[in-house]
Amino acid sequence: MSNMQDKLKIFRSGFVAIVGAPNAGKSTLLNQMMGEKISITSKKPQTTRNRILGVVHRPASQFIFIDTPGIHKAKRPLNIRIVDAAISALGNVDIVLIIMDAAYPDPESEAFIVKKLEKIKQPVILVLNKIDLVKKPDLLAIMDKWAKEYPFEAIIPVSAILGNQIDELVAAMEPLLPEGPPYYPENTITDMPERFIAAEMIREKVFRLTGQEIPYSTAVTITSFSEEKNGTLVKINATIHVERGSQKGMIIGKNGSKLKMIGTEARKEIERMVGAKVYLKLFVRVHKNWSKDTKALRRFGY
Ligand SMILES: Nc1nc2c(ncn2[C@@H]2O[C@H](COP(=O)(O)OP(=O)(O)OP(=O)(O)O)[C@@H](O)[C@H]2O)c(=O)[nH]1
Ligand SMILES: [Mg+2]
Repeated sequence: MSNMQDKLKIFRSGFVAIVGAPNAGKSTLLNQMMGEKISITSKKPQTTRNRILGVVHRPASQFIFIDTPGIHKAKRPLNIRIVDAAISALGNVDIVLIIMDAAYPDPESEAFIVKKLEKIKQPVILVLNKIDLVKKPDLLAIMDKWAKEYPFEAIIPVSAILGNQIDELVAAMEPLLPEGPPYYPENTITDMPERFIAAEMIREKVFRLTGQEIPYSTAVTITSFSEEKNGTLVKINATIHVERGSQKGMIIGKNGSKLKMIGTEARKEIERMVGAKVYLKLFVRVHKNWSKDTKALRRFGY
């Protein structure tokens, strides 16, 4: 390309909040747009607890996506803090993506979120997710309903898990980004340290491998994270905190089988992320009612 054309090329960059009801597929969508996994997912609602930042680099633009916890009418202290964090992500972004599960709508949370959008000046795109599970006429009916409810910039049906219509979604967002230089250098994909993502990957396995209420009573902290042998080996010690003694037993499982499964699956995923061999050692600790304890919440990063 000639210098002249170089100068005429417009670069766009900006922040996009990904919000929606719990379990709508926000984190799956982020991972799909990134082309790699940085945000954990599970079929249980309220998997994401922190703001997760992911940078997507394109030839003429840079997107900084902010994946957020599912917004709902929270009651537990932990969830109230988490939902507040998600809502506050709406303030300082250039585009808002609201994700809805087209297969299993959550009318109460959806109405609550759309109500929050009334105060927002930025363009809002409605993403109807999980179209792989929906019949066309049902999808059209949902699109029609929402088109009448709110002046969305666009309504785009996708399947985040299959990667269908993701390019169309990104193409629709690009012209809405403000002109300006990139915020992050080309090799940056997130602002979160590897040790945080490692803790999240362990938490994901707890979400996926343990029953009903256990995941909601757990937090994961990394007690040590060290690179050895010129970075070809990473040694990690992590603690899974639970609220009661009985939960400790369920995490450990018969003869330690459950904990072993959690450890093996998490280790494989962490190895993919760090590109090195990983020794992962897990501990389980009871921290009575940590999710109601302000000091513990802060210590665990919430
Ligand atoms: N069939 C189908 N399932 C999907 C799709 N997108 C996400 N899922 C599934 O939906 C569940 C929730 O996905 P997540 O990405 O964790 O949802 P989330 O909105 O981030 O959830 P929270 O963080 O808990 O608010 C997971 O089991 C995903 O595999 C999709 O397009 N089709
Ligand atoms: Mg999530």
